[in-house]
Amino acid sequence: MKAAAHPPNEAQRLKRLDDYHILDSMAEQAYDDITFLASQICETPISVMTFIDKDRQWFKSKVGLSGSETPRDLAFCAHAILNPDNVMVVPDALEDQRFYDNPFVTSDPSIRFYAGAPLVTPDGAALGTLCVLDKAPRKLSDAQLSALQALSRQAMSQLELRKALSILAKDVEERATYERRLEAYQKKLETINASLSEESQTDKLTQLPNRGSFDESLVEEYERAVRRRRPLSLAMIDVDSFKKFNDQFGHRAGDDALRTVAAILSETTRPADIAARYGGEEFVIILPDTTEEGALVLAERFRKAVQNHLWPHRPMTVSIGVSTLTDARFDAHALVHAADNALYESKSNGRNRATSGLLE
Ligand code: GH3
Ligand code: MG
Ligand code: MG
Repeated sequence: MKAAAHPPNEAQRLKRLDDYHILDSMAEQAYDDITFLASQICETPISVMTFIDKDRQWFKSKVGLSGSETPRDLAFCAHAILNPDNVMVVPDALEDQRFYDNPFVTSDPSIRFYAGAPLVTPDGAALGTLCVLDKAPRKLSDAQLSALQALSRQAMSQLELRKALSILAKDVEERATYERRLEAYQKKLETINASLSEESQTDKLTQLPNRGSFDESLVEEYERAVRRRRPLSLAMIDVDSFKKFNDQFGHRAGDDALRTVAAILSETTRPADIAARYGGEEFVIILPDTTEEGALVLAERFRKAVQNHLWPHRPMTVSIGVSTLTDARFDAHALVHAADNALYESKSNGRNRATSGLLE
């Protein structure tokens, strides 16, 4: 008996074999169909699709044979892969120096005939064979030999397909992972954006909406009021003699006072009202759906709340100017202007009061 030498490209061959992930895989119909056809066409009781691993030959599919692998040294196919382009035919194993004393010949399954068509990769590595075997010496016709070779090419196509599918599945999985990651980043970014936008709309000292936010809200509420033909009022508020307060009790105390004014403002207004810090010691309230009368009631309530608060240093008061939109001929700017003028009037008339002004 003569064990086959290793092909010159053995390392590359084993690497290719590994790439297909075929060794020790489950039985598959596509491969079983090929061995079935091989034994039918070649009229042999045995047909095997075998891959030559480092030290063994492993059967992917078989007809008429038991077991799943044999040592490489005993494999007929280990000889067949040395000649990738040809079908190796052994008409009678007993007459062949390489096989006459092979245990598969001398005892079970008593092989006498062998024909193996190598399974060759596109880059020329012979991974194994599609072979047919018989227990009696015999021959194959040229047509049968060609068919065996054609079937071995079909087996290779199956292997290629299998590899392409597994690469595709990996790509799809990778893509899904990237998409999941991207989605998570996007969500994070949205949260950051939302908190940034909230920050940029909020006055740091009082936590009320700031001037920019007020400007946006006023445009929205103005448009809504015009669209729905509902009244819209505005109250401009200015802390009285605040400069003196600052000068007397310090800027820190001034800040505390402004925070308290803002807190009273939030307590006094209704949920639909939008109170904001207009700038410095000035505040503003947008009063949707509110008539001049209603706006004055709210302004008075707030003015009294400030006056009645127990201030730590000295009593604090505010002056208020109110304006009301009743006619779509006027724009939002006119509303602010009128409230400003009314506020000026409150100051001129002695402070700590609310006045309503006409739009012009
Ligand atoms: P009037 O009754 O006429 O409104 O007099 P006033 O002193 O309140 O008005 P004035 O415009 O002369 O002064 C406003 C003061 O408000 C001056 C400024 O230092 C103070 N001020 C503005 N913003 C802040 C702030 O954020 N913190 C503090 N502590 N003071 C502020
Ligand atoms: Mg002022
Ligand atoms: Mg003031």
